[in-house]
Amino acid sequence: MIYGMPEEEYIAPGHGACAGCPLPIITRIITKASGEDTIIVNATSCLEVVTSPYPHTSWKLPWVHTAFENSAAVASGIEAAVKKSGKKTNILVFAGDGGTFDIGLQALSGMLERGHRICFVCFDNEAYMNTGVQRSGATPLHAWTTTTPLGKKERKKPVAEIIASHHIPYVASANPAYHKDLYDKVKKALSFDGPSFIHVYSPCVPGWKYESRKTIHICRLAVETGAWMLYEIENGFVKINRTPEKRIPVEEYLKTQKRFSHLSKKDIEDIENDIEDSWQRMKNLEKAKARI
Ligand SMILES: Cc1ncc(C[n+]2csc(CCOP(=O)(O)OP(=O)(O)O)c2C)c(N)n1
Ligand code: SF4
Ligand SMILES: [Mg+2]
Repeated sequence: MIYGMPEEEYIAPGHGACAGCPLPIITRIITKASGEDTIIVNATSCLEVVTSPYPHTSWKLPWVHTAFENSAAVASGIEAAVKKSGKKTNILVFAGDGGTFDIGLQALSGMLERGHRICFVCFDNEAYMNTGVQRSGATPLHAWTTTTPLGKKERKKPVAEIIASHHIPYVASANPAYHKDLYDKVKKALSFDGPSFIHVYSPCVPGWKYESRKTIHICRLAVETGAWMLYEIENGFVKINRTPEKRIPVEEYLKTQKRFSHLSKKDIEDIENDIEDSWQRMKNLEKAKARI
């Protein structure tokens, strides 16, 4: 074991991700938790593109590429076959925010409703990155993308809450700067006999426009400013995992990324209010001890 995780690696060192991309770190941690008896279903996304340029692959596990919209449907079929054969193989879906919040949501909702034992992992880099940084339902308020040149006018879609409303056993948010927390959450997700969802924060160097060496620094700042909340929703009950004693002003986070370089004072206030509102909603749910 190293840093509380097994030494086995299921992603080979060769891949085409940008320098500083957190996707290889995140997938290494997650597959260490799921182990060698795992099948990966990977929706079209940056992760799929950078790990599978034909005829090469970075994957040391059975892996299937699916279309952008149907990863949860393909995984459901695999799970039904695995179940029928009496095996306990772990099935992981890896999809981007576009493949989860937007075009993949219908298939995902069906998978959750049918109760398949699948852990669906969303890598949230807050835009459609491999096609050129177009806005998605996950893009945060006022962020620049190529299709929101003046900043996005809408708030981020609360996808984890939508997913939890399907009454599934486990939903969690995670961040690669808190690697053991991510590892433990995947282990826990796979311990349930039903669907689970892990929402992973995943900065993108060219899409967010920051220096590649700052990835983990930005990951930490996201949590310390409250811009990314770490929580679990287990059988409908919300538990916030980390509440910063005193939140660092969000401006410190925003100024690390050029996608926010155009913001006015009012825009920053809107973002602060958005963060506060999300925290209040989750705190109220936790305090109420009522099931989502
Ligand atoms: C039906 C369909 N529409 C559009 C595309 C083009 N396309 C492929 S991946 C992608 C964006 C993926 O975004 P996301 O899921 O966030 O993954 P990321 O690239 O950011 O990792 C798009 C628009 C496609 N493959 N299929
Ligand atoms: S474009 Fe972004 S998400 Fe894609 S490989 Fe590069 S850093 Fe990673
Ligand atoms: Mg994306």
